[in-house]
Amino acid sequence: MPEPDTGLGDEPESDVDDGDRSHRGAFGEYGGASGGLIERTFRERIVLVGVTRDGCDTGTTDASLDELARLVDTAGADAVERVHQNRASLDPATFVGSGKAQEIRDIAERVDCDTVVFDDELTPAQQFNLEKILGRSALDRTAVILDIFAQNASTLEGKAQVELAQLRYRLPRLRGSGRTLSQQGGGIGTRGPGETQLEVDRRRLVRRVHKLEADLRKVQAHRATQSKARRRTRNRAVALVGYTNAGKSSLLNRLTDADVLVEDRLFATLDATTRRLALPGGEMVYATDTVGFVRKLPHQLVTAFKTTLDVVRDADLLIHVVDGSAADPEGSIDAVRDVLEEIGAGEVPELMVFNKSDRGDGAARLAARVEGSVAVSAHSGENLETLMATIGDRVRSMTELTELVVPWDRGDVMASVHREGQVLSEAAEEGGMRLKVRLEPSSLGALRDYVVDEETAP
Ligand SMILES: Nc1nc2c(ncn2[C@@H]2O[C@H](COP(=O)(O)OP(=O)(O)OP(=O)(O)O)[C@@H](O)[C@H]2O)c(=O)[nH]1
Ligand SMILES: [Mg+2]
Repeated sequence: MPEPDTGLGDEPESDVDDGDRSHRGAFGEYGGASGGLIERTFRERIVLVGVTRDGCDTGTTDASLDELARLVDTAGADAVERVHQNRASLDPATFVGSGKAQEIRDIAERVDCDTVVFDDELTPAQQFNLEKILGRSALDRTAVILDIFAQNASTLEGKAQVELAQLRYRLPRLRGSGRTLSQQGGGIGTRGPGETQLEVDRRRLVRRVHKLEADLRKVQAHRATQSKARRRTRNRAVALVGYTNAGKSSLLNRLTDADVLVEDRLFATLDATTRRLALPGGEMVYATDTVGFVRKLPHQLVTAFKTTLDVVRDADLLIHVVDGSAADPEGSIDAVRDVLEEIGAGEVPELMVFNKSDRGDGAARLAARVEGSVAVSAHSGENLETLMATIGDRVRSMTELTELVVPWDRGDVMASVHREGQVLSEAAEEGGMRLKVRLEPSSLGALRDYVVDEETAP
């Protein structure tokens, strides 16, 4: 059967780096449909601003600002100063309040910074007002994260997903019009000498958004076909998830022959890579490495990366990889769980793995506190056999949803189904009783003769 046209070329699941990491920086003005941001030729100086709202912990804001500094660094700029404010609520016009904004302008002048980065998403109006007061560009955490993703996207699919997220972020921020998207219908009748450049730009971007959405839908259809084919093999699917830089790709490389790029930078991986993994008990599972998460991961990215993240939602088991040597592992675990909830993967069973046990005793201490977890080192290989055995145990203990038809004269079989499984539904039919049951694979063997074949079931 011919491969469906993905609309994005021939590598929907490719992890091939085409070497094009040309960069359109966040730290500049943008214009065209594909971004058209200016090339960055020097490292900008940045002032970071974080706000702690009433009832929230200032420590959390500090951790978030530490991370923002790391994000800014990854994006290619230097954080030279931090401003921290406690506020009851955010100011709808200027985020921090106009008095504080003046103070930030003075600080920015003193340290001679080019841009001020706020740790939460600014509304288009806040961004506009702040830039007027500050006299320099005001960006938010989302813009910085989008910028890093744009630098790291290497495959066609990755690039399309990032561009879509960028466009969704930029569209409401096009300057000069208060009109909302839905009001600008565009098309015949609206064009002409009276139309502003802004409207032309906006319409071009909307068209591009629709094109990218259509392309990504095709990739999704292709992915669905692949995952159906995998499911037919009855092999379980596990997904490596976790905070960015936790060591997910290093683990997949170590456990399989995957040759995924590993780097000491945030969001090194954007594309999903799936490899077969043979477990010590003889089972085969599919293991997928995918994009890392971070605190306040922009929702535009979560939506745009739907095709990549579906593999997480559909997995039988999540291997939640945590950097055991990190400063705030609990905070990163919470951030990962928030994203899992957002993508509908909150209910998928999870195996906690504390990585980097070669670096201090953090991983071991965390593992001792979390039942069923494992401390490993992707670098030294420590405890990887235990990890494989644990994945095997978890996979074996999973129940399987099965449909059976038990003949009327087999009361003994009916009794054992009820004893060993969880019966979800029963319906009488001509040949016997049709049951939907959750069964352990070990119980399934003896009932094999009564299983309705999925392929031939009506
Ligand atoms: N010391 C130590 N470093 C590790 C270990 N595992 C990974 N690293 C390092 O941590 C960094 C991130 O590793 P990756 O495997 O790229 O992490 P990731 O979770 O895939 O990160 P993203 O794809 O960016 O989300 C790299 O510099 C690795 O060399 C480990 O067990 N010990
Ligand atoms: Mg990775």
